[in-house]
Amino acid sequence: MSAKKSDRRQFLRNGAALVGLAAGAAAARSTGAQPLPQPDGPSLQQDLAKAAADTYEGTPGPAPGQHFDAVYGLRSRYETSGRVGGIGAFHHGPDGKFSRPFLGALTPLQDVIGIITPAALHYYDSHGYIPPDIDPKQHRLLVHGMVDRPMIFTMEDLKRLPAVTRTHFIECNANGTTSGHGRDPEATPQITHGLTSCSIWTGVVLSRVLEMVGVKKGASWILAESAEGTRFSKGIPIEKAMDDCLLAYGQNGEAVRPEQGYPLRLISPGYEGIYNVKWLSRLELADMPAITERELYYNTTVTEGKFADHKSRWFRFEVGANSVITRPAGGQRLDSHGFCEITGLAWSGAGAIRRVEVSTDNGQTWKDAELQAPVLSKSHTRFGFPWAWNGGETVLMSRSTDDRGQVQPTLVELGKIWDVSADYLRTHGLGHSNAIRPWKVMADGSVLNAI
Ligand SMILES: Nc1nc2c(c(=O)[nH]1)N[C@H]1C(S)=C(S)[C@@H](COP(=O)(O)O)O[C@H]1N2
Ligand SMILES: [Mo]
Repeated sequence: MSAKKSDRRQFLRNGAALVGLAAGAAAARSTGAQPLPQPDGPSLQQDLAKAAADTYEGTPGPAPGQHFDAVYGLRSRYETSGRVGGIGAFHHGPDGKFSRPFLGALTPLQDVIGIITPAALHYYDSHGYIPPDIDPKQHRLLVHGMVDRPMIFTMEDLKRLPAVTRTHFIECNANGTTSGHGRDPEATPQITHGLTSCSIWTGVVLSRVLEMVGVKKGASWILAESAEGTRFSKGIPIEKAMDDCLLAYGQNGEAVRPEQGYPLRLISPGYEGIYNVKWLSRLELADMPAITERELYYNTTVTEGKFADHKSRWFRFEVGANSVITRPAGGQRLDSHGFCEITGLAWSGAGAIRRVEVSTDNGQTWKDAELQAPVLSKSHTRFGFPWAWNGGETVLMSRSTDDRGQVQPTLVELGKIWDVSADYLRTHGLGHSNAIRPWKVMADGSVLNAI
């Protein structure tokens, strides 16, 4: 039989199966001479018919107004995964006196499927108040400073420019912490790594807008400022702005969410989250970095104590090569022995992920995991690794390498980078905490954070 013919027969068979399912039990019976799928026996045949009947005739839908929205859809009421409150309600200044409301919430990374974080579950880290309520018709972006032609853009002006769509993660410098809750044995990937999320961003490349205003010679930094009450701001070097920054108004196919900066945010791919200024309303070009609150103390890191050098790190940009196993992971339980794919996410501020290795024996041996397409630059990358749990205690780890050759460090190696001990990192939260995260599988199947 030619390949074509057999394809066609296969197609007919599948087609008939679909018809049977869609039309329910009666239709399935009445297909008579039609080639039905050949199941293992009559009982499966009956099961199939019953399933079809249940699915299409038996189960009532929700009553109008009950967990169903035809206009802007809701997820199934059986899906309950959500963000949880983040790093604290107040932040204090160095004098201990200054404080301000702080809103944060972490992405349930263990429940994310694939690489895109649903916008409703994107983590948020807001140093001001709740998201400002901005009317996009009233919103303006002012671009001024060391430019030939200062300009004011409306959202419509920006949307008329050629758009690009790019998949990028955002990660707070506080992510992956190995102290505080990041050390709890019960910590889930949401608690340890939920300060990163990945979206498909749509907008205008920043370099395009900078060409329009004409950057003056000598301009080397751009201060990006927000419309929110606190006028949150952060400076970026002009090289970065010209390279791959975006002025994004779209997120996963719809407008950027209020928590993420509606109607306009800066995307600085691969840089610390703080460089991705939300509710963006002003860009000022200058020949030196602005020294805002954030450069002064907020986002600096000073190591202190016995092993530390007391030096302040002011400007930190790219986040390092990182990864976390999201299943099986902290807070979960394996309910039976046997096959269980290990899966997780890897990312790097330097570019694309080139390799992820997994160890199922506490770091003694490492094997390559499979990277699942698409593998994109400065994006979450999904990896999978076939594994069978034999019921014994063991420790699972993942280690990523990016396309610049940077390898994700162990906690001890990370300490060397910061010039502190691993114990220091377990008691003080330092930024850029991309240490390999060990998850310990206990004999009863429960999985614990083993940092
Ligand atoms: N206007 C404004 N932009 C901001 C912030 C903020 O508080 N206000 N927080 C920054 C920080 S610290 C981070 S980690 C990211 C978080 O982005 P997200 O809330 O969309 O996840 O936004 C950055 N941009
Ligand atoms: Mo952040």
